[in-house]
Amino acid sequence: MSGTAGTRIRELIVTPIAFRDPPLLNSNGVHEPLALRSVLQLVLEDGTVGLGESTGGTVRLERLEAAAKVVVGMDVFDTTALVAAIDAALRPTVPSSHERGWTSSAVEVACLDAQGKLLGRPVSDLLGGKVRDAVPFAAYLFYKWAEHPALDGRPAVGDDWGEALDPAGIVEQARLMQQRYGFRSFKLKGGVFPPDEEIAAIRALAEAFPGQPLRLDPNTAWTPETSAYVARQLDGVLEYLEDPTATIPGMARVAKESSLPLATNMCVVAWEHLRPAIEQRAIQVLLTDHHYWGGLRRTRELAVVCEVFGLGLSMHSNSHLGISLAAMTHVAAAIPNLDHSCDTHYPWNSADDIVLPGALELRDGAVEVPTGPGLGVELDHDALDRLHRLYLDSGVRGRDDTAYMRRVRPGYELRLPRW
Ligand code: GKR
Ligand code: MG
Repeated sequence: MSGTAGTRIRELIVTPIAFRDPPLLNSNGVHEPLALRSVLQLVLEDGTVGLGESTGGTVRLERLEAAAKVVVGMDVFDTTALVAAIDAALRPTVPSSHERGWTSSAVEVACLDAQGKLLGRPVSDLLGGKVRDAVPFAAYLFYKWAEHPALDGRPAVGDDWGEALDPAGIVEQARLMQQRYGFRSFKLKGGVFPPDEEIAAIRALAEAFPGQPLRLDPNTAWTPETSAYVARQLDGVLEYLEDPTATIPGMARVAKESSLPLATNMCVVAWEHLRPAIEQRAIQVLLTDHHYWGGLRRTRELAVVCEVFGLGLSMHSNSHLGISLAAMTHVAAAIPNLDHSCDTHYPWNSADDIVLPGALELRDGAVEVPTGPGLGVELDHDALDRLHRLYLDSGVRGRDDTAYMRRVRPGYELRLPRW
C-alpha cells in the first residue's frame, strides 16, 4: 500500500437522498414527484473529505456500499488501483462493465475532490487544466404536466414552469429557461407525442430562436424508418438527432438514410461499444457522462478517442444536484474538443441542492468553472440531512417512470419503439 498515512481513506460514507422533481414526460412515462441520488463523502485519515454524487436506487446504492468496504486503507492518489479494486469486487455479481462503471466513477470523483483539497488546486487542474473558464449548457426542455396530480391522499403538486404539451407550450418553456438562465441552445426531450407533433415543436423553436442550436431526443421511441423520416424533415434545423432508435445497427441504418448527425447516450455507453459504433458509422456525436464512463479522467480519455475518430462530443445528464454539476463543469472545461453545449437537468432540481450557494451559477447559459480547491463546492449538511430523511420517509427506492404513469393513466402501455 503506497502513500502517507494522511492520504489513506478512512471511510466512505454513502447517503441516499430524495428530492423534488416535476412531472417531466419521456418515452418511458413521467418523472415521479421524488428523484433519488446518492451522495458520497470520502473521508481521509487526515480528515479531508472528498465529495461525489451518483444516481440513486437500491441496486446502485448497495454497490456503492460494497465499494465503501473495498476502498478503506487505500491511498486517495491511487485512483487506478482503487477503480480496479472496486471493479474486481463487483465483477462476480455485476457482469456489465457499464453498470460497474457507475460505482467506480462516483468514487473516482470523490478521490479527485479530496486530492484537489489536499493540493489546494481545482479538479480541472488535475485533469490537465481548463481550456475554457465557463462551460456552456443547453436548456433541457420537456413536455410536462402543470402538476403532479393528487394521488393516494397526497395533494396535487404544482411548480412555476407550468404545462407544456404542444409547440406553444414548449416555446414558452424555452423562453422561461432563457429568461432565467440565459441559455443559447435547446434540447427537447421527445418520444412523447407522435413524431409530426414533435417536428412541429422543433420548427416552432427554430422560428422563435433563430440561429440557436436545437436538438431532439426521443430515447428510442421510433423505428429506424420513422427515425429516417424525422431526420430528413429536420435536416438543417437540428444540430443533431439523439437516440431516435435503439441499437448500434439501428442507428447505422438511420445514418445511411440521412445526413443529419446522430448522437447517443444509449447505444454507446461502454468502451466495448465504441469499436462497432465507429465501424458501422452509427453515430457522429457522443454524449459522454462521467457518472458511468469511469470518472473524470476516463471521460478526458474518451474525448481523445472521439477526436481520433472524428466524433463530435456533447454531455449527457440525468436528474442531478450540485456535486454532479461541479464535476460535469470541471471535466467539460478540460476537454478541448467538446464541441456542443452540455445537457443539464439542474434548473428542474436546483431548489433542493445539497451544496451551499455561491460556487455554481447558471448564467448566460453557462457555468463558470469553480476555482476553489477540488470540485470547489461545499456540502450543505442541513440539506443533506433533510433530503436523507425525505428518502427514508418516502419509501421510494427506485425510479419507475412507467409505473408512475400507469397509476395516473391506467391504460398507459410502454412500447419502444412506439412509432
Ligand atoms: O430525465 O427523462 C429524463 C431523461 O430522459 C433521462 O432519463 C435521459 O437519461 O436525459 C437523458 C437522455 O438524454 O437520454
Ligand atoms: Mg439522450
